[in-house]
Amino acid sequence: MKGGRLARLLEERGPIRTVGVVGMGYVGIPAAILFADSGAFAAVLGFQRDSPTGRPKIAALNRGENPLGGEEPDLAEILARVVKNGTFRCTSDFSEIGGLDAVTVAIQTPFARPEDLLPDFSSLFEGLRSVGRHLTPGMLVVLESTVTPGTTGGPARQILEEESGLTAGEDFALAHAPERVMVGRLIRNIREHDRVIGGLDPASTRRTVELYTPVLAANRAIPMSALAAEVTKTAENAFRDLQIAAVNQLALYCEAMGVNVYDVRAGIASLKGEGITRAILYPGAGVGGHCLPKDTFHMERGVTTLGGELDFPEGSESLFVLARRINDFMPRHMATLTEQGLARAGKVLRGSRVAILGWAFLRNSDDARNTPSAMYHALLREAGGIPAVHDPYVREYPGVEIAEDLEEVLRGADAIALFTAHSAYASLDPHRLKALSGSVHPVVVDGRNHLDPDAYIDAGFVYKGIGRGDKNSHPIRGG
Ligand code: SAJ
Repeated sequence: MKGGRLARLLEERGPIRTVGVVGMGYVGIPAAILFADSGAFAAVLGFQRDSPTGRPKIAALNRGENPLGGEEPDLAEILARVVKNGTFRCTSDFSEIGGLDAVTVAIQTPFARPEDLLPDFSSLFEGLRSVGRHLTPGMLVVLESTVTPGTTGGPARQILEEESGLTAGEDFALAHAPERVMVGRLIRNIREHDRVIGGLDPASTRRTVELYTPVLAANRAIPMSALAAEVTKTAENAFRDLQIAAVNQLALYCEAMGVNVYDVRAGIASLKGEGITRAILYPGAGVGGHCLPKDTFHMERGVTTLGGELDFPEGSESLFVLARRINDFMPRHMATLTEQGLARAGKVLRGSRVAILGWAFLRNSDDARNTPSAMYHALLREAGGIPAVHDPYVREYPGVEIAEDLEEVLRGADAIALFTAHSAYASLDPHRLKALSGSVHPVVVDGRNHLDPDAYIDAGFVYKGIGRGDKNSHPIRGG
């Protein structure tokens, strides 16, 4: 019976005792050390390519030192413990995979080129080739990377079978268990979020549930097919992007109608009760990060490549793609608000100095992947503006100088555009900022509703805020 052979091989192999994690990044490292710290496995190996960047990472990990940047609660302590007690070590010798019961693959799938929205699977596929070369009967392979629906049962399976000569679902188990981690909460997310587990077949699903159960604390395994797991992962982010786009569009409507979107938001959010939810999120200057800007297109590609007869309103664009368009419009809206603010102060964008506060895509973070600030910065440059960038956490970004000294960036600024709600910006003194600007009526554009409009208006600023239809045409104070 198909699948019966695999069940027998797994039975003969017995419980999973040794685990490998391929890809020592912000997904693989926490996954590996939590497997090691669970007490359920005799040994956990982290696999990292022997490259100029990989080598120091391997050395650091084997010293029990966390090579990841940023604040990651618990991670360093767990890593030190599992290295010290010998249950975890890192290696670049992929042949050691041959001695393991299970291997997970956590290699990033970034955009090859953002403009064409195609993923770069080359690193992931190289990792899978390395696994395939050392695959043995009865082993389990799990993809944790976010992939286009159809990848696990398609190209990933093909690579593993070609390299090993074995057959997925009969000689080895294969599954997708998408990571749901967020930088800054890596350990907490793995412990708290339920785990979607999708096997190519029921025996693969069961074996993967066995692998993750020891690291699931109060949370649960949610079994399904590999394809359903791939769709779940991409759709859960597409839905978040859609929710943000909905409130961004509402914010634009509120500006046009002269109301405060945050009053409307509070009103909508007050509608509660059994089975009632509006889950209204927050409007802002745009959507960045490693997940939301790309996962919608993974899902859409899945429909295109796998979809049979898709029944959908004739000639209508995908709602999720439109949501991406709305969210990517927000930095452009910030530029329009800047232009309108400067016009009220008798200025134009060309030749105006604009202080951009915040380059990270998320508050109090140093992560700048796909940051909306970059789109705004480019628009300013195109219009002849003179941008100056500040961020308290982000130190470098290709082609952009990011100052650490806030006053240096604010000095002589005709306009200030707040893109990231870093805590440091909430306590700025409008009078001090006005003095630094040297303008009679400097402009402030608040992309995250992070500043008090009246404090800036009373200090003589021209204020503009996303969704602040109640304030965006305020009387200008002072001479
Ligand atoms: N954003 C808004 N309005 C909101 C929420 C976010 O404009 O109401 C913007 C943020 O400023 C940021 C972008 O969207 O630029 C993404 O923010 P995010 O909070 O979604 O953070 P991410 O990108 O790190 O999302 C991750 C995702 N987790 C995984 O992919 C495993 C997402 O599924 C989670 O919902 C999110 O973390 C979370 O809530 O922790």
